[in-house]
Amino acid sequence: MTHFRNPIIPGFYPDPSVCRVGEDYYLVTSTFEFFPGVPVFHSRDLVHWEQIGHCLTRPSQLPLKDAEPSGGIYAPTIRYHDGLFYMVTTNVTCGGNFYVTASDPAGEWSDPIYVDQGGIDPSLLFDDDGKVYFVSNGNGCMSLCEIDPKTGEKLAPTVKTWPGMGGRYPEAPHLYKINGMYYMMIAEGGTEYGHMETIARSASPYGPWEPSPRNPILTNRNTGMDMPIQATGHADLVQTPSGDWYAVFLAFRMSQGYFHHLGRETYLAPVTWEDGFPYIGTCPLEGEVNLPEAPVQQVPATTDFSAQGLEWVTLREPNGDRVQFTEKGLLLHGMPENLNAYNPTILLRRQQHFTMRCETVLDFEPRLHEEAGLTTFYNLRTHYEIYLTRTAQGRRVQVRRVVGDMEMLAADIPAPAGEITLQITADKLTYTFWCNGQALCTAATQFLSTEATPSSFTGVMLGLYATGNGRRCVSPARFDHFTYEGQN
Ligand code: 6LW
Repeated sequence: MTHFRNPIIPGFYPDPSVCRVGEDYYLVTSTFEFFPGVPVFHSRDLVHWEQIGHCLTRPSQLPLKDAEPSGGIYAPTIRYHDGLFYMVTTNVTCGGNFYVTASDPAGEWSDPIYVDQGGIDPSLLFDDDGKVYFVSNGNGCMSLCEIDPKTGEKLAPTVKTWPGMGGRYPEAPHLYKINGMYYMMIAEGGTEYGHMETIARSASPYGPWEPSPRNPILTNRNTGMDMPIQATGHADLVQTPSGDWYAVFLAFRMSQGYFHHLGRETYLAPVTWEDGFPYIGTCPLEGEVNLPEAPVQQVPATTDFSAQGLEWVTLREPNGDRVQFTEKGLLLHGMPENLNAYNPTILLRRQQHFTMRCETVLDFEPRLHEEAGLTTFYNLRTHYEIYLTRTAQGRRVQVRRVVGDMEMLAADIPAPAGEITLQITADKLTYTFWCNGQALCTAATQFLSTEATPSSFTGVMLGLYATGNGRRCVSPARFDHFTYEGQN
């Protein structure tokens, strides 16, 4: 037995999908405008997950140049068939629905194979008669066609199939064949507080569908607001070799009131079967998995940046020469673009815990208006940062808060000479910004929340960045190391 506490993968890791190969489990999540895209995690107990790679590591797989915040890569599905892994998803900015394949899930994955069917949240079913079904949502209904998995070509026109139970935004379909019956499991109610999972079964993938009498089979929409986990849904099922069923799904944790800023995270729950339908109920805070415990290598708290760990990503495009991992630390070459632009020089990882501390030592000689520092970054419209810069007053350390159309300078002090230590600490409600052990100011987490950032699906990332604010920086900023310590 392995004990688990939810979330099993904290921080901005939404839309989880899982598959099993022998005794190994693989899980992927959505990544929107971040590059590389779609992390791949491995586990042997469904509780301890270690990232082993990304599915989308090349610009040819992941064109994101014009991706709006929360555009780009939506919900993925991972499946395994006949020696090959398939990851199918949507690039809502460019190209639509596609899949990539790999024999080793750590990568490299193939170039995209596009499928000419609209909607989002695609999924695949490899049927036992050799047929392969491609299902996605669109226009309030699930759509389905048969494809040739080698080419992505449709073998028959797309047809509409199960519409769900009437909740808004029916989406995230997964089609399964279990004991000879087809099951269509979907999310409904929107990815906010009304989120839920529903299911129907049929003798044919085309229907007619018989909904579960217990729908929704997973939801926290009727729990009180004192339940810290809300918005459960967007689930995927997996069966262990001994026959037990589990679901992974997304949910989020509120900081206060209706605000959440860490993004939608990955959760786990046991699944029971009643009268031929799976049932989950509400999300447990903790539980047991009937598998032997298999701990994994933790991401080290401190990186010296001699190499890029898998937890680090950039925005939209690989940063190329602008971001260099060296024996002396991370070198960031600031470009004219700043944090309000699509392509700043930035390296990011997720904030995964309400209570956390992150720290770096910065070595930088800014010219006028150049800056480099540490940011709590939600997206280009919403971010806080502490940075070293040069103004008419000389070399300064400042804290800036950008929230929608509001921008404020929250702190401004003469910079200490030489290398400086920048630190951000957080609890549920507040970030505190520190320079060389001195607290400069605080800032509320609530304005970096999904609720304060319209039409967004992401969560707070911690970033190291440099910018010339309109010009290229004359010299790079050097970050000696980065430490992240979190506690949930
Ligand atoms: C995901 C879809 C959704 O593809 O948000 O609100 C999208 N619903 O299921 C991004 O996570």
